[in-house]
Amino acid sequence: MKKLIIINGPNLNLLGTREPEIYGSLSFTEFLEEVKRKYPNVNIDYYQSNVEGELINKLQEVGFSYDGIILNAAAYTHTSVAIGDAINAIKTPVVEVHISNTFSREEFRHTSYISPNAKGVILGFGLQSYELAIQSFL
Ligand code: CA2
Repeated sequence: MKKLIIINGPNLNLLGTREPEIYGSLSFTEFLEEVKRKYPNVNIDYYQSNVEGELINKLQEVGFSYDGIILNAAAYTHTSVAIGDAINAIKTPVVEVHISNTFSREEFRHTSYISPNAKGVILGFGLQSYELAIQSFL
């Protein structure tokens, strides 16, 4: 069985509560239950943190044994050299995802410290971006 993990960065624990016009109205836990039901033959773990160092600890923890990491580093995407370095340092391939199309938003969201070290990037398809990332590993 393939072992994947979805790692979400800061504020993504608030999904479904605010800004539904950008991020949708489903909570991530509801979405995850649905996806797990749809892919019963894939082991899908989930981790969310608002703390940069904790995200790095998790990447290092799973980065040598999992088959794939699906990472939405949220705002750290645009700021964190350290998360970019962590992706470079691990063996498991990382697919970067975003719910919104970051290129149709503010200029500061157009840069990513994740993309250069990612296997691929999927963005702009709402929560479906995560499902497409899962499919990319299957
Ligand atoms: O589109 C994405 O997935 C983002 O990674 C989301 C980040 C944003 O900083 C990135 O530029 C693009 C923000 C996540 C904030 O999530 C919220 C969820 C509900 C309510 C408010 C914010």
